[in-house]
Amino acid sequence: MTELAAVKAALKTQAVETPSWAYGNSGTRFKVFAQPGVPRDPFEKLDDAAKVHEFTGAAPTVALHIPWDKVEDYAALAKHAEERGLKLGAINSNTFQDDDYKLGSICHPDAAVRRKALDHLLECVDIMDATGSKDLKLWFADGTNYPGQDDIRERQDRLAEGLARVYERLGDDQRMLLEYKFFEPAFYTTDVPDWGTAYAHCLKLGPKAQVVVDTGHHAPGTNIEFIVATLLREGKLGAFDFNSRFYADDDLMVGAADPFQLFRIMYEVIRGGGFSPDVAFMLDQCHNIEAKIPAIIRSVMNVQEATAKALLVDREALVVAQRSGDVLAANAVVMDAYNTDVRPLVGEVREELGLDADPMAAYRRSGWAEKIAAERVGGQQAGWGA
Ligand code: PSV
Ligand code: MN
Ligand code: MN
Repeated sequence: MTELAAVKAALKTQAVETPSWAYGNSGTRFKVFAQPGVPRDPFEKLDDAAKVHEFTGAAPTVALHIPWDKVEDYAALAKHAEERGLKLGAINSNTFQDDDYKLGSICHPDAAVRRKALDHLLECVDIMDATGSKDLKLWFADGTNYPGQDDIRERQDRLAEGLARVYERLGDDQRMLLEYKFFEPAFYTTDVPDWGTAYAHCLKLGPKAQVVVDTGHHAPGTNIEFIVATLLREGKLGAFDFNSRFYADDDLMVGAADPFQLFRIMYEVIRGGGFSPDVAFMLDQCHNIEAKIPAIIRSVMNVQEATAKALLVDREALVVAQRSGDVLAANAVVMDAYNTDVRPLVGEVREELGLDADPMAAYRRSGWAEKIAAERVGGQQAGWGA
């Protein structure tokens, strides 16, 4: 295979999971701006996700968030997805939007609240059984706001205990993915603030526990690609939540704020063998002011373009430059790949798959936006940023 053919072949295997909540209305704590045609229920979210997949060919799974996507019959939801060429992806738990969780969920000082949170997590695994989802994604808003508020060591013990109960419940082909975030909503301590804490818990739990890297969950200046390289070396990178940030957890379109960082991350993914079904490339975004479906299409394209550039890095030339200590030559190899305009290449890949080279234009022409705006009244709020 020529080098370019290998790049194309790799791109054809890439799948990006889109989040159900990105299709719903969202906003900040200041205002949620409703958009025309937004889905009224989880079934309609899947209808929109099917459009993203139809025009990109690269978004075959959709992550659910429970209870935002609560339905009577999860098997029916999975069937609805399948009929549209989709599968249901990760089940995201929600232990942060109930009054009982003011002081935390599975780290809460009161055992009754911990039990309630645990029951929700176990229910999420029941839902995975019904939907055929393989991954349970756990993000905990748990933490404290003031020194002395709670015993931070004991909170780690409670966390370990709760996670162990969930781990025991997982089926053989199911995983739990533990997501970290350095602050917010807790402002003094967060119980899973960083990759090290997530890694330590996952290591103790076993092979079915893996770490999620949400690109927006780090302090400014953090070298995320180093974290990615480290987790891959340890066999503990389970998934990404891709998005962009200018300030904190902005949840903007991936590749919008810092496409160079996304390229560097994708390079480490490829370098570390993470371009495999074991690492899930998920989006975790909210489209507060831009049209949602095209924003998600654009996000998938941004991931593909960063991946194409990372695949184009001349690894042999890089090794020669690195081993001979030629700093400038090594950097030039990386920058040459990054500065390549890969849009024609990715367009060719799409055409070879029978798709339009330009998914944004194809979506615009499809008339879907006009159709849903006319037919759907009273769209659902994503649940986040309300
Ligand atoms: C938390 O900030 C987070 O990134 C988690 O992944 C949640 O599940 C997601 O946002 C949606 O609220
Ligand atoms: Mn996330
Ligand atoms: Mn987040």
